Amino acid sequence: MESLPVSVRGRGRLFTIGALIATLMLLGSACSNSSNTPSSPIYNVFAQKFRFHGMPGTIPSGNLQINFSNKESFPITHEMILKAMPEGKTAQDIIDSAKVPGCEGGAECEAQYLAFGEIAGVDTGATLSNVFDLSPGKYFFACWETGTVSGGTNGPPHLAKGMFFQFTVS
Ligand SMILES: [Cu+2]
Repeated sequence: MESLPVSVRGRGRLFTIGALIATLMLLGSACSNSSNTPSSPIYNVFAQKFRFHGMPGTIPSGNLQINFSNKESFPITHEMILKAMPEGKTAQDIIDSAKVPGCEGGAECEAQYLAFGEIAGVDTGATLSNVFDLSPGKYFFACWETGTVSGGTNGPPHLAKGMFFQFTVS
């Protein structure tokens, strides 16, 4: 009679320890899952005043993650289209290519350049992420969205206003 509470307590403790071990095993497997993934650099890029901010001018090759935020003070959609910088072209050449009337609206203009992925359709206040795998070379981000500060939708592509950022993958 007197030993009953002891054994109940004992079982209770065993159960508690068992639950603790199960929890630790779960935590352990969660940890080992994340440590199995090679850690790739993360860049927090944001759009503000029709410019890209926060991306280094030179980054190492390989996998990378970009979190792209739209930090405008008015409602507008931006995008971060990642393209190869064509040999022999300057930043001004790329910006000017979006001023050609036939290119307004983006699609054809955009297709001129070799694509390496994108983060598109990012409204003011939002952040979207994507992963990229880049080999050494010269690249740029551009935005071909055509929204305006006053809420219109048929403005010039933002690239024509200078929404462009060039960087090197070494
Ligand atoms: Cu834009």
